[in-house]
Amino acid sequence: MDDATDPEARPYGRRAFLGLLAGGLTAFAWAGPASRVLSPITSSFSQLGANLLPLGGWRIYTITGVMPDIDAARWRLRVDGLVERPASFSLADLRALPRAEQVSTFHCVTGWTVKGVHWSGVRFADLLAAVQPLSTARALRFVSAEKPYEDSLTLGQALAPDAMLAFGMDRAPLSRPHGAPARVVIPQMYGYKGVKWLERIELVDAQPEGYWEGLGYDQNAWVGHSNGHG
Ligand SMILES: Nc1nc2c(c(=O)[nH]1)N[C@H]1C(S)=C(S)[C@@H](COP(=O)(O)O)O[C@H]1N2
Ligand SMILES: [Mo]
Repeated sequence: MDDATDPEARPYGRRAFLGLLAGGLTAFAWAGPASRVLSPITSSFSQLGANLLPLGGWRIYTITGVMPDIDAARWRLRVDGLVERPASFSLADLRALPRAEQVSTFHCVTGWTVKGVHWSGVRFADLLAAVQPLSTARALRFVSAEKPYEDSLTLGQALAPDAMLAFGMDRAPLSRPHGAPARVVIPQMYGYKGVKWLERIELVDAQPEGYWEGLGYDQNAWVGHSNGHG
């Protein structure tokens, strides 16, 4: 690997960031799954630990160390920007849209993958039909309740047959660590495109830079073809 493709060589890459965390938290992180489950999530220490702990092959990531705790009953997903009819969707509103389901592999740019993940939710095409994007709209900006995490997809990418807004995972409601009430899923791209704890989708005319893209990762995060890995 050359410097452009080796995540270890990137001074501000995710691996360097996680390395910093791991240095201080290794003992806690590997104390075992029970300690994770029993730790009060209000402890900032356990929240940092959550960046490192495996959960069925998954690593649970936050950039702040604090997982947003969203009341699903009160949560609304705002879809606005370059649309005819800006709207706020409750979970019930989203469940009333045509239901999408798929099984796909999840890839993080740092090298771990989880096979056979069952997702349920809605396709972006069905969500966008409800708000009617203007002809000037070119991209979707996904904003997390975890500030300042965000990312984006072009309209074409969001309309990929296996891209979706997911509110179910492995046949259960999406859990808080995985981004409840809803997150973005696009299996053909690395996981950092999959914004968790989604609160807003803004239709824009040009793709803004996402959180990890601001730290040097590719905007087009195609698995196997982007700069973080592979
Ligand atoms: N809000 C938010 N979304 C996020 C992240 C994050 O730190 N914060 N990390 C991303 C990265 S790099 C990956 S690989 C996946 C990990 O998903 P998981 O935490 O459900 O395993 O979430 C993505 N979405
Ligand atoms: Mo990732």
